[in-house]
Amino acid sequence: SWEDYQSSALLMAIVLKGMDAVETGWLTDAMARSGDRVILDHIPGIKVGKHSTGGVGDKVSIVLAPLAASCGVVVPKMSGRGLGHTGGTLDKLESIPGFRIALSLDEYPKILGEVGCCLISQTENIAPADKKLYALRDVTATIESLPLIAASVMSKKLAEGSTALVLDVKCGDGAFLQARDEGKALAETMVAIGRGMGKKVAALITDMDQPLGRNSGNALEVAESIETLKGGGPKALESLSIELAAWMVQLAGLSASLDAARSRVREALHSGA
Ligand code: IUR
Repeated sequence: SWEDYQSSALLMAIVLKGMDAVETGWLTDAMARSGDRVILDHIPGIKVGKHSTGGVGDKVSIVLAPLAASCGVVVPKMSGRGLGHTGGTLDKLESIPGFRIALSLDEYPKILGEVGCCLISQTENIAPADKKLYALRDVTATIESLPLIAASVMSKKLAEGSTALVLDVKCGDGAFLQARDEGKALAETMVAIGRGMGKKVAALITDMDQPLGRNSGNALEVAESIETLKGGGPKALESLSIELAAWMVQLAGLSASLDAARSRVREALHSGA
């Protein structure tokens, strides 16, 4: 057990000095093993998760989970709160009156099996070491560190039970990492960690020089997501959702090529499926 002031000093040391790939792998593994690991093996189908490093107006998960599920992918999605200036999917979903994000680990697989996707909060005991470090990073100016971001994202994804994972690495003025080469390095680090742990992983580096879509703010973003699922959303949000969903379909082995996956996803969106 570490005191907050010692953990904060460690975080700042990592921000200033960095960590190599081996150190980052150790930190990720220790964080993933700090709590429960969800087992979804009894649910039929390939489970493909998605994670974004965060941006302004990034409501993609709300569109993507049902979109990929409508194409046969099983989408387990444990989402997080806002971090720094970026919003969190949970905060957005909670703007729907009565929406319950805190499902139990009994309810979660049941809904996933029935519906094909389920968005919930990370349960108390998923990567609790990340929860503690994430909260400290938020208030100690230690968010913008490539190894800390990689370890944070991957520790949760490894504990969440998916077989494959699509990562949306945001780069630009509104992202935590502005430069494209930093985004690329982060993507490569996360892909290497995931593959090293036996998962199929793909990462897309996407633009965050401007907010995604037209709306920013929890309830407005939910409304825009629903509009997008009905086929009337802003083009930037629609095309990113289609691209990420296509990669999920492809990683799930449900399509012969990425192009075929894109067509399948587009059709699902435009047919209303
Ligand atoms: N999302 C995470 O889960 N962790 C991080 O460190 C960042 C985004 I930045």
